[in-house]
Amino acid sequence: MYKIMHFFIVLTFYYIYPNQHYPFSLDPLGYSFNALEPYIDATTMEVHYTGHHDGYVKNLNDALKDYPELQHYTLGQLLTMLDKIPGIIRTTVQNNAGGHQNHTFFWRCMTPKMNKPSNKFLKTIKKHFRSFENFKNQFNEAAKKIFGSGWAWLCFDPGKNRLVIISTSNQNSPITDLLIPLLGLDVWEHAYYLKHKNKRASYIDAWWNVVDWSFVEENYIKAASIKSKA
Ligand code: MN3
Repeated sequence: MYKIMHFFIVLTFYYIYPNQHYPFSLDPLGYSFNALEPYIDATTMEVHYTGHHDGYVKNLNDALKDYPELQHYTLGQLLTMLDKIPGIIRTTVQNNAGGHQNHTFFWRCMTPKMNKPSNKFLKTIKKHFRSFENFKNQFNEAAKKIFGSGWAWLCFDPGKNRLVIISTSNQNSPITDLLIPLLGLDVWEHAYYLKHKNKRASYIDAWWNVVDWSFVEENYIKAASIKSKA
């Protein structure tokens, strides 16, 4: 059962990001650094993308350069087989493959073209969380209470066939726990400190304005359809 589930999650991930192999590289951002102003400021976006995210990519490639046997794996495969990565590079791969996956995903979760969840997807959210407000409150709570650096997520749990809100520490990815991310929020201080200083809650409030609900729904449709074939 675990192996079948594992296979389908990796397949889902591969379907969402088909081109991610060693040597890994930064995808184009898809909008300009200032496109999410005033909610996310241009300086934060530039430092986050060209500094932090690029750093994870470089560190991941460095870690894998002497391991040709690992170089044909996708990010999704690396993140779901951490126990098979040699101990000497395992933590580096976990942190930097996670950092690369999480940030690639995060940029796609945001858009300058403001939009709302479709009625169809709202129904799905209400089915799992009673109301949209309740969903948002639960997500906000998960994001606010992360101690130190980490991420808040809305995921599809293919084992339970339902939506779940979780948080991960550092750059850990939900994929490692066999959960398929639909929406992710970076709450590392580097994501908000320049504009919001220590006020994480004000960053979270601002961020909701730039969520790309069409991307979230697309992820849900992919995850749920692959699950239904499993
Ligand atoms: Mn970050």
